[in-house]
Amino acid sequence: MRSPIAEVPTWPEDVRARYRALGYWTEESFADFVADRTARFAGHTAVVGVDAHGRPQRWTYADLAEQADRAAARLADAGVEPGDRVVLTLPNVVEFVAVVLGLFRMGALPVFGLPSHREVELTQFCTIADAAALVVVGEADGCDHVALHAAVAERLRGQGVEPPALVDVREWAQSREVRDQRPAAGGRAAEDVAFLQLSGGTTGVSKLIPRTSADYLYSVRASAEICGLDEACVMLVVLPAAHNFPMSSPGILGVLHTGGTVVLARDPSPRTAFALIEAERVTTVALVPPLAQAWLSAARRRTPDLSSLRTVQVGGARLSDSVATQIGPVLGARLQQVFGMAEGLVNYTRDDDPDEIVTTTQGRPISPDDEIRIVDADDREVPPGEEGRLLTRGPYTIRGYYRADGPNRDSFTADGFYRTGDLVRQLPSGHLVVTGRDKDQINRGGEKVATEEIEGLALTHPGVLDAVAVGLPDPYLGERICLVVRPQPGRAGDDDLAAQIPGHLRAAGLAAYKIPDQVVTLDTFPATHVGKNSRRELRRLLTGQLTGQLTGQLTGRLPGQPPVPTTT
Ligand code: AMP
Ligand code: DBH
Repeated sequence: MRSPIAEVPTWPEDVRARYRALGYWTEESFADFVADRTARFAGHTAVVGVDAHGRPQRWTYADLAEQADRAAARLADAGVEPGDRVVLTLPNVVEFVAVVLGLFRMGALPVFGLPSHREVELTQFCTIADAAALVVVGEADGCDHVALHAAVAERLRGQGVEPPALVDVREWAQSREVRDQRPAAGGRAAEDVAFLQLSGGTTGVSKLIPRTSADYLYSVRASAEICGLDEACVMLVVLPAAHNFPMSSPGILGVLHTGGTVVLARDPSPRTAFALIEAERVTTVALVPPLAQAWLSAARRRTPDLSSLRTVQVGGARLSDSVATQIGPVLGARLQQVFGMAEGLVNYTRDDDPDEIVTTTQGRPISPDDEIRIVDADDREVPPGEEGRLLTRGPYTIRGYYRADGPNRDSFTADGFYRTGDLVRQLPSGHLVVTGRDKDQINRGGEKVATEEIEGLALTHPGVLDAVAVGLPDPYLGERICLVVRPQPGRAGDDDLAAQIPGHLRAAGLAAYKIPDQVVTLDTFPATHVGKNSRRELRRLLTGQLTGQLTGQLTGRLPGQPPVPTTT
């Protein structure tokens, strides 16, 4: 027996009543959503992609309903009950959609992990969520996820936490047993928490984001409308499907809401994507800035047939204005910038925005009831048009993380605004320009990494006295991760130390995208006036060094070159 889902901080009752009265929140739960859309669009193509064995699949909405029911039955066999939390680490295979919808049907809650997560992250998710099962695809992208489950289970047992059951979807496709039994509907209400999304985080421990059917489906419906989705839309999903962006902005759920087709790309390379666009007549796709750049250069070399493509969404990290202006001419599709967060608020540039706005801003909020405050360090509003910290609250922005009283005090104001940690300025039209960040996080090409998490693990290396992770400007990734370590006395000038750190972090079970791109050793750290390590000064020093201006303060070296995203 798992613990019941925890109480979460929520909207005050008068605010809830208002969101209902305005029609933002309806009585539709995710279980209703699945039943309704799969019946309404039964004969349409819902999902195209490959399964866990790499075999091509093409499911209608009726097939999808059946697959979701089967997934639910399998999960129930593994011991999952309504209200349980289930961590997913599936890559972009068709089973991902079946499992998510199956969990919704049975009233269990997906926790949206990524295939790139390892022992560190998965142990945290399972602990916080008290997960009943971990759903994996056996071997994926060079990782044995069954062995990973065993390693996570061992860590959890060591902490006195009951490990989750292992559910390997690769076994489903092999088994000849057919279940035709419908799972009992789980009976979660529209305003109950429906799933847990992940936050990029700013602390050493992951934060889980509780989203309800009512708040999330509002954002999905409104996003689908803003983006003009209809039954004819064909959306290519190249980003990890579990990310909030391809899930809901308008994403997979937006497409299923309107009866369109989701095409899952097993890998994000332009080669795979361009072939799918041509074959499936894809109309829309969501990218992060590094992928947008990779697509631009590949499209220039190969002149693929992208004639069906109407919209290219780019979000997750700041798109440079200069790359933004190339999207339309080179890909032959309209750019849409998307600035969102799994905690809630999503901004879009609109179809009828002038080109200038589309290429230089990150959009404006979905809802007239998204409240935006742009403040200084003392939470006082800055004059209109000036840069400040973005605070927000509204009908689909959470009021607190799941089981995280400490972080909630830091991340939310007393009156319920979420502190996004983003620096923005707002144009008179309402559009936001993201100008920077004020949180201990590195945004590595759209993947967010809490600096504290890397630093904490680096400190477990016996040769490390102190460690600071900084994001350095990178032409592809926007930012790359540089870890600066201060050696223990006696290891000063030890070149090997820097070289050992990435392997140490990998062995500790940290996700690959959080492993530093560079490690530098430095005998003394610059300090702030209160004696703390100065991240800002370090960043300045390192940026200086990389452009060749530094004057011998660094004793270390920069192993390895910045990685280049897959471009073939
Ligand atoms: P998370 O809270 O982990 O879902 O990450 C959301 C964060 O990603 C935002 O708070 C921003 O820092 C960043 N982000 C998302 N979209 C954009 C964008 N279009 N431009 C700049 N930053 C973005
Ligand atoms: O980066 C994000 O988290 C993000 C970006 C675009 C997001 O959550 C979203 C749209 O919904």
